[in-house]
Amino acid sequence: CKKNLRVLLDMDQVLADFELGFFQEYRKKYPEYPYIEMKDRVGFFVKDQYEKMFSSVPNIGNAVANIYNAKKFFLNLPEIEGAVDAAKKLAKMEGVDVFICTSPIEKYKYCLPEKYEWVHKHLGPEWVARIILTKDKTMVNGHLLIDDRVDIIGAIERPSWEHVVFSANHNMKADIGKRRRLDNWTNGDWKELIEDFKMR
Ligand code: T3P
Repeated sequence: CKKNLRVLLDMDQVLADFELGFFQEYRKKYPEYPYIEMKDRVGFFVKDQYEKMFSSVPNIGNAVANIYNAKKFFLNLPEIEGAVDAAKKLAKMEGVDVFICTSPIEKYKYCLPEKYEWVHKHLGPEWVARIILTKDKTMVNGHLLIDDRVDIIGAIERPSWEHVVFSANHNMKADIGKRRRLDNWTNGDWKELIEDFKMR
């Protein structure tokens, strides 16, 4: 029986920069619309905060959704700094199995294939087999889930994985209880995190 540490990496805001991609496209497509600076983003869903902050602007929610529902949005997302390099190093570590665990958006038409293409393009063809697409991450078995979303809930009340919160502007003020954080892929903290989990 294999005793490898199974690490689940979320995709948006852990590997691919959804928030930056959104901000840039939104400003480009709707320069006349009000916007929220990236540092002021609060809460997981962009649309929720825009609709709340700019409730007097008609159709602002649709404008927001048009950005991430568009063809090539997910494909063209920039990398989170250091993520691809760290993921590759992580996958090469002895005793570690890495998977990408990501949820599609409601309008899945472009999002689904483009998530695959993004992984192929940025990480390589062998990574495509590591993709787990699901709306319910609690159903996925693993030891560690690195994810920026604070409220990961689903059918399983006590998932097998421990959730480590990957820092993002939108979650900096959130109450994460006893959970650990990983702030970035660039300062080397992720190596310590993995070593800690391997020793359990
Ligand atoms: P992931 O599971 O890789 O983090 O909701 C579906 C996916 O799109 C999910 O991907 C998160 C991402 N997403 C955001 O990050 N912010 C949003 O406002 C929306 C609608 C989706």
